[in-house]
Amino acid sequence: MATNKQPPPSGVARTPSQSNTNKKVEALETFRTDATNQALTTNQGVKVADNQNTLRAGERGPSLLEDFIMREKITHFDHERIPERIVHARGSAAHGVFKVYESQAELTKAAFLQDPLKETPVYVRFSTVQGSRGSADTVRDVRGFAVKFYTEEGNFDLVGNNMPVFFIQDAIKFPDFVHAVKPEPHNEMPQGASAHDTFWDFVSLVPESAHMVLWTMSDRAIPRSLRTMEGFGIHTFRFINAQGKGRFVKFHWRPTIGSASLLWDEAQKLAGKDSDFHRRDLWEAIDNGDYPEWELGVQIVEEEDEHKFDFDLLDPTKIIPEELVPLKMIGKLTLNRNPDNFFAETEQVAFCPGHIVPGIDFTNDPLLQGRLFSYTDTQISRLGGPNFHEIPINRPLAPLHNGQRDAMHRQTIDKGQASYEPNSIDGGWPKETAPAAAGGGFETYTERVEGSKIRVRSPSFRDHYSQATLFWNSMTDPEKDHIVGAYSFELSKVERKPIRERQLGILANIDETLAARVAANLGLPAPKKSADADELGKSSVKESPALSIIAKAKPSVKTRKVAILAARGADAASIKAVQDALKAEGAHAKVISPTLGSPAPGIEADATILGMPSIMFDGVIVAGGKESAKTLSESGDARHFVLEAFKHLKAIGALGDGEDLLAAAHLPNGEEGVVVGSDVKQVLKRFIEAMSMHRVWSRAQKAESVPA
Ligand code: HDE
Repeated sequence: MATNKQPPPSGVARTPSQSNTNKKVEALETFRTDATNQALTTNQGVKVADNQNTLRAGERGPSLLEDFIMREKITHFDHERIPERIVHARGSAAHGVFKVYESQAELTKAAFLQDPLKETPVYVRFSTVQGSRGSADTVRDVRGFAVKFYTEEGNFDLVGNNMPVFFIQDAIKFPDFVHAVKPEPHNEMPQGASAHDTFWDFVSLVPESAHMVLWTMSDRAIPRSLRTMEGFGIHTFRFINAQGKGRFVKFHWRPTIGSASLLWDEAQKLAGKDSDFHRRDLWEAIDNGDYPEWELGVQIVEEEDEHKFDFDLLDPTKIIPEELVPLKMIGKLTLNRNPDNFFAETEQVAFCPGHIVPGIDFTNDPLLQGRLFSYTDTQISRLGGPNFHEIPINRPLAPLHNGQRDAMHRQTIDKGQASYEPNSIDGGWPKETAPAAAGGGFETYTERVEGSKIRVRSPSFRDHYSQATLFWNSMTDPEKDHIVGAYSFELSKVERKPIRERQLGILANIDETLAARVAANLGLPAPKKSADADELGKSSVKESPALSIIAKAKPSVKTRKVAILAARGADAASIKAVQDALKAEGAHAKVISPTLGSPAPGIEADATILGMPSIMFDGVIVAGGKESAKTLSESGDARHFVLEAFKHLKAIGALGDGEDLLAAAHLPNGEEGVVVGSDVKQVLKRFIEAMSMHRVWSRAQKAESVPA
């Protein structure tokens, strides 16, 4: 394949790969450097003999301006920072591949969707939206899910989120929305949170946000892992096949290990105890060979069916319920390689919904249309000019040639005299591909449009509540409880009572019970639905199980993490048996002890109880052994560990004497998901069953009485 990748600077070796799948691409990535066995040099390639001392006049004398080595080093350091992203500043990313299951030629001519044998390299960046680059991972927020496909026809960026709708319908409102949700301008608080007056002021005044705000108050906003998130392109796009036939398409990502979320108490504690929780989880999963995978699903709507729905396909605050248009799974994304350098790759990667390839096209969704402008514009100041496409992580694998020249940081050295088209001097090259020459160029889908130049919102965008009601109705009881808890938490932090009251009015239009439950927690009267709420629109689908995480959870313990609590004198054989059994199921066990060292012969503690608290695990097993059980029972931290796991509805197992710790912690006896016994096999079997649903939901009410 032709490539525009630059040759490596001389003396530069490539970093060894962490996975074999991407070998071909890596061979092209000659810009990766490795300093092993290389001399320290200046940026001019001059070897540095002394990197410890500035050049000075005499041992105790002043430093000399002449010291080009010190000056170069400090000057570069002084300019190390670039502006962080205005939104989605906190992110982490990984390399991988995408493969289509079978040719989608019927739907699209996009080359990367034709051949099931072809692997298209991807770079995927997940992010939070509100917080700054250093904010915590587990905050309540929407997550970005941005995928860059390096296809043979150029880069295609699917810049989506982990929720299928958005807060606003028109791009012109984005700066208002972002200013409202960001830390408040007078005191820059709060960081990584929407629980503050300006956010709720805005959304309570803008009812089109009702549906998305409900999603952000749901478990979707506190994912267990980036690997357990669904992803959505949100907008309706178009597929175009080789015959020129167009169809509407919505894109979905579905994690193959299923979806799961944190509990709010866990999320808050994790933000303090491991603010890199998601980033670390993604990194370790890839390092362990637990490659995260998502299936790409599409919902296809024929052009002639555009107006058949009770919502507008162009309205980004609406989903197409799967009951109306089922998902067709067309391929798989696998993340199999961690980046080598956070700044060079994850920070400098530049996504843009306008990066599109032949066979895919936009629609007139007014939010999407605005995004097509915004992303390139923002990169120009964030990445210092219009040549950001030359930064290695952004370079397409497809060759690129055009008359664009110069500007800051230009890297390409264009040969030839003509930087214009048409030209006769360079033989007319490079030439456009239609109508005569090679073909395969991007051609915009022909769509008839007609209208007056007006600033209006289409009446078909007016229904702000019925799909929010659909979402609420589709939740299981625990999910409804979490939503009530989230609105109550957030609104209790709002200082201005009229804002709280106004938001309750919006909730009543979604569902009066929801509004009444939140109102009770806020000490306010429960409002009634407004008279005209139902006139704005109705959803023909009343319930959609696909919207619930719990309803569609698949039992599995794959990649889940289990703490084995053990102190000195623990029973080594049973610890080994637990480790082996969990490994066989694809789960991971860590031995957690009051101190580091060896709690049992041949067993090393992986971490301390305080270093890796229960919130970092999906389940806990207390090891057997009299002395170990005694030490743990006398430890407040160990008792807290199991109590907290109980509160967070996690599977708990105790082997032999390990049961003493549960008794010392006054854990309610005979509870679901609490398994005790001396038969390791039996205990493990029941423990794994309990953990496979991620949480023991039936325990929720009991757990409330356990202190946080
Ligand atoms: Fe973005 N968005 N956005 N956005 N967005 C940015 O681009 C913007 C929207 C999304 O990992 C910025 O490079 C406007 C919807 C992701 O690097 C900026 C509007 C969706 C990311 C921008 C939206 C997204 C961004 C900031 C309303 C889901 C992170 C830095 C019209 C479909 C990508 C940057 C990454 C980033 C603008 C709305 C997703 C400012 C104007 C809807 C995942 O250009």
